[in-house]
Amino acid sequence: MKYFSSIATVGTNLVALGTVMAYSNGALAASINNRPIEKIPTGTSLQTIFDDIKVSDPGINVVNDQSKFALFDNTSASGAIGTLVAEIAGFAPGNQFGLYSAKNPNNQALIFDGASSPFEQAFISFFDNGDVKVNNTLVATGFGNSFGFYLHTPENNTFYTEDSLNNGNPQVLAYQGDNQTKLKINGLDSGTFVDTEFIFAFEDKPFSGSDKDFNDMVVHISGIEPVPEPMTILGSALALGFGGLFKRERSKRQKN
Ligand SMILES: [Ca+2]
Ligand SMILES: [Ca+2]
Repeated sequence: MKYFSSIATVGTNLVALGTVMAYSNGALAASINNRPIEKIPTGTSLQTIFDDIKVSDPGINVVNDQSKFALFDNTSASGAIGTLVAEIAGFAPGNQFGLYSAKNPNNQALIFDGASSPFEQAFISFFDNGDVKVNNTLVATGFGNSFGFYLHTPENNTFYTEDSLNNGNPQVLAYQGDNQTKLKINGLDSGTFVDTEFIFAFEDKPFSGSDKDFNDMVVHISGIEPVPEPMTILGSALALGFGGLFKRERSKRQKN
């Protein structure tokens, strides 16, 4: 009997594991980019932008501090805040920035339209029914809890935080807070760049023919966390599954 109950437990764990794997094959398949890229010219204007908003060290290095994360979830119960930090581009009057659903990149929530300029801010609310509001206006439904960020340009290109959606090319560099560096954005009071904050720096021309300066749209977002790699989730599921199995076996032994 003991064996049967153990097999049943393993079966339940495998079903749970299967669910996680199915999920990872869908929404999470491309949550990780290959970073850093070093094609960004050193001493670029993006580094100057980061240095200008830095109040205290260690600061943000445009090459070494690139984050591999491409998909995100909200981490604050009250939503996220976006701040447009810089737009150094001929397309600045037309470039649009927003977030897209990981399960359907065509499902998009516009955050900053072309008329937006530094240092405009937006308040993004995520609802438990999948609705997304920006500044209290409904902009998307059926979003799910995993998303990326996009830039839509006047040339009708849309570039995504997931390289896999840009023919494998990097169109966005992401920088995660280090819990140390202090930033000050224009007239806003300074604050620590914590790990639930990211800065996204977009290139607004297709990578191969672009100037690769990644300063065309630079946005700071607070209140988000990276979606973990599928392998990390798999590892956690295995640990949880086998942990539960051993605990049950132990308690059974104690009863006997
Ligand atoms: Ca603009
Ligand atoms: Ca550029």
